[in-house]
Amino acid sequence: MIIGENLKNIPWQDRPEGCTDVVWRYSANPIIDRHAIPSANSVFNSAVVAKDGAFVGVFRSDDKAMKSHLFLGKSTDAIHWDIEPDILVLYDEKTGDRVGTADGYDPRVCFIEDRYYVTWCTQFEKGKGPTIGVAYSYDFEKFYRLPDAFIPYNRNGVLFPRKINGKFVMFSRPSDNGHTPFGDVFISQSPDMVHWGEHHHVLEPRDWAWTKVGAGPIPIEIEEGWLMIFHGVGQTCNGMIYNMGAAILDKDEPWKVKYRCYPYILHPETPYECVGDVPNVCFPCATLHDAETGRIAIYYGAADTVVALAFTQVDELVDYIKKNKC
Ligand code: BMA
Repeated sequence: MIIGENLKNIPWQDRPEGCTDVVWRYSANPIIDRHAIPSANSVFNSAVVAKDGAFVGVFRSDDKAMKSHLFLGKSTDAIHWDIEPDILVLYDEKTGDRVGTADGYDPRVCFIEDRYYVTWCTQFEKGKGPTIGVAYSYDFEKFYRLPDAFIPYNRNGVLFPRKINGKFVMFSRPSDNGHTPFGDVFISQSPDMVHWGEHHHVLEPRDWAWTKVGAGPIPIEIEEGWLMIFHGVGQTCNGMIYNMGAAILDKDEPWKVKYRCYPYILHPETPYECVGDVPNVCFPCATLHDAETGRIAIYYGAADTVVALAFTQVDELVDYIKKNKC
């Protein structure tokens, strides 16, 4: 069902006995502690990819002055991560000059054709508010910064893993300069990763995610389209609550939603999801998946404090979405 690489060595645990949920948690969660590097107040909302038989990632860490930065990391099993203590440095692709450090949050990593792209929430020039930063690397060592994709305010820029109809495609969520009590997912297209246009609407807030929705991991190509895992936010008398949701999008026109799952697929309910700097947050930013077995490992930030891991099986998730579509 998954169209993609066979990755036998991704993390996996069978569904625990007695569990009937479509997504289940890794028993040794969280996998990355809040103090994983010396400067860290927290490490969460981070993205991982497979590379050369092992794994690499870009990690969000907020420091002890509560500023967000991105850091590189590597792992042989995708569970135990060695995160560099220094902030990721970005270079100018034309001059090769250092242009600064990768400051900001919520990175996603996407391999397309010949290189790894990182998208993240950065500050637009002159501190004019959040937008989507874009950088790329051929080797996951030296990263070159491209122009920001959009004007402010925008968050959750998530690329598709291949061009569609000859164009790069990116989800994003226009927002405000604060904690944004609204938000839909849109799609934009680009011939060159610099000029973005031909925008379409994808997903609106509704049901348990009535406050806002935002793209999560890089969408997974399956036979019948794109499997999208997203975060959806509702509100209680005590604040926002970030659940995980799922949908299947049309393969050639991914702004067309074929099925949207009515229930959430993961909800904050363990201590590490409910207690932390921001309680009640499950915020998915990446998956690793194996085409042969259909196994999917989902990486998510828990309570804006630590990184956790959950699992699902593609056929079961697709069936679940279809049976529970809204
Ligand atoms: C968003 C971002 C995320 C965070 C979420 C919940 O606006 O800051 O990084 O996980 O809020 O606090």
